[in-house]
Amino acid sequence: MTHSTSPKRGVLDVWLVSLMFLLLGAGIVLYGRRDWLPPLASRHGAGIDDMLRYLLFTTGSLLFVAFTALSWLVWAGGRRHVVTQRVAAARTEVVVSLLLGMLMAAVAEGGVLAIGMPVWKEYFEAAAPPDAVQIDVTAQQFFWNVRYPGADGVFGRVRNELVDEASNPVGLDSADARGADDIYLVNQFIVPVDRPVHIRLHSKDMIHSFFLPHLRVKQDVIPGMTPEITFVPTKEGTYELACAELCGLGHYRMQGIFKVVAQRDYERALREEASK
Ligand SMILES: [Cu+2]
Repeated sequence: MTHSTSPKRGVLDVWLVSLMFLLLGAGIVLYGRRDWLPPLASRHGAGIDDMLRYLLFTTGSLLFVAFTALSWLVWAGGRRHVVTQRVAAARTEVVVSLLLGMLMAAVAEGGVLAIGMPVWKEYFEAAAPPDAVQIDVTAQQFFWNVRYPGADGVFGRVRNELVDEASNPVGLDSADARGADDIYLVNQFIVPVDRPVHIRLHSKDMIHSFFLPHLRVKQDVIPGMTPEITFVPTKEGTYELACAELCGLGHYRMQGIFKVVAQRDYERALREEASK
């Protein structure tokens, strides 16, 4: 028994399937066009946003072209009455695949490098700018130890053997005079707007990730390494700090408050903390 449909029905099927692919491609691209990111609050973050938009634009265009081509192939192929096998020559296949692959790599990697390198330079610049606010952060299950160097601008010494989870989580050495004015906070940051912030990160136990979505800052904190990052907050506000690396059962409560305020409010807040 042969399976057959009426020619009219066949044409309708072809139209519908073809239209479905076209709409699917257009629909995904239209949906992806919306703004996904939280409001931007840092200088280098503009470059990160450009990079994300560039990748969304290029991959979105590719997706649209692919779905449109698929739609066209269904439409054109479905109207044929005789179906034959057509195979490209092996050489053509290799050449076309290579060229397309190289083109895509150049567009993706080239664009990301061109937009991303200046961001990388600012973000990971090894030496902090002279006017930077210095903060030393030690992540641990499940909170953030935050240290400011105080009036002398120098962090006091820490020693592992002095660590006491209840009274001295980072092992501050009271014998070091430079540490006497250090300010120690938990899960709280305050920084002035429009000034570079230089953060040095440590982890006591496992991988955490220092994540400030609004400031486009995300840095893994790995035991044994001391990553340093620099960024410039550009908008006053109270932002959420989250740990972006599943670090244990209490991971969800590893949240901090990151306040960006005017310079004089920053100075006053630090003075208040120092006098405590
Ligand atoms: Cu964590």
